[in-house]
Amino acid sequence: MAEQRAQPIGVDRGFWTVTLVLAVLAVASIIFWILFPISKYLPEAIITARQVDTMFRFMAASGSALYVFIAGYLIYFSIAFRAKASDPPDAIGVQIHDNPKLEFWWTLLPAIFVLLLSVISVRIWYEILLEPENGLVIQAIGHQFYFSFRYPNVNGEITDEMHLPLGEPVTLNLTSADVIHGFWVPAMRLKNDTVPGLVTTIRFTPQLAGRYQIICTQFCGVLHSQMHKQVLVIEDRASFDKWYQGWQQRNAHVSNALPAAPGQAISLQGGDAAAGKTLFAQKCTACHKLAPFDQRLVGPGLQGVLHDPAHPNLVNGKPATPENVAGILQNGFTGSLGTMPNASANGLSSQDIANLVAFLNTLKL
Ligand code: HEC
Ligand SMILES: [Cu+2]
Repeated sequence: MAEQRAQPIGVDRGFWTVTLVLAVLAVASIIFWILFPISKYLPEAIITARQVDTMFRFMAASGSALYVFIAGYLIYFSIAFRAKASDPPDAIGVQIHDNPKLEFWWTLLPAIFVLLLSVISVRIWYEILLEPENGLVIQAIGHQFYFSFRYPNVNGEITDEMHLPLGEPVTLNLTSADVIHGFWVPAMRLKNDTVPGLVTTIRFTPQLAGRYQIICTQFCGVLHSQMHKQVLVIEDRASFDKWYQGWQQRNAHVSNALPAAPGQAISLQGGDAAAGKTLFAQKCTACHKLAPFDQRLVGPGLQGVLHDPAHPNLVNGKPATPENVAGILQNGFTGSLGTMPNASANGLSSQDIANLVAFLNTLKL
């Protein structure tokens, strides 16, 4: 067997030239991330957004500097140590193992870096948690496929925009009525999942007026891709008060009652078709069209649900009567077309159900 001793590989002038070039590029990329005007592209809508951006700068700067060295050396070494034309076809490279000095440093340096990263993240997280608790307390609730908002002294839910006054601390309690959604406002840099049965809290203080997109970041069902259309409006106190009082009046008649529990008796007496129509536009049109049965969106068209001779039975096989429609609204139903959420998921009180049934009963094909 031929004794093959590894040739020590020396570094030559080329290596040091490449190192110098890469060092210059790495420093340039670090300076780029220090100077990059993030807020020009993504406004810093709340006070703690700046800290999160600082963290991002640190990670982007170290990431790009590392990338420059790793990619640069990869290219340089694959050229410098490529197989020569004179090498026999079955030649193998120099076999090296163990370099304690190198291994020491490539363990120590990343360990220090990761430690630094965690110290910085914990400090920023701490500052976010320290935001004042005594501000406006609001609930945001994830639904398929929108967020609803509850404000103190406003009945029911607000389902289009979320408004906040400038400069006043906010406590936002998040939960979900059906599946896991993610509540994300990129301009705030804050993001939290909304989980059914769990309330999580984020606190912040708006510092910049504007309209900011709210996005759901969890794949929550067929219309998840539509969950980016609502906005957070940050405005001065006077405009906020006007909006707030507008909702207090508009929702004055809306019931604050809790969703109808399964099995709870529901009286269809006194159902208000006009209120049902408003509610339908808020809570049902994401999944149902006012069109014949076979014109599906997510669920079937509902125009003729109670008055279509061609469809004497509901999807659950029961006759199309107001009581049986109320039963589907209360208990939900999962069949071959998918899942109709129950009253708790749709946030329907027993009065809401009576109103909806009264409305559906007015529809004719
Ligand atoms: C997340 C989507 C979704 C939402 C929101 C939703 N539905 Fe449904 N609905 C469905 C699906 C899917 C079905 C069919 C279930 C099956 O048969 O598999 C259905 C079935 C129904 C039926 C039975 C129709 C028939 O012909 O038998 C009625 C009535 C109904 N929904 C009313 C409503 C009302 C009123 C609302 C608003 C409060 C609403 N739905 C909200 C998805 C939804
Ligand atoms: Cu969602």
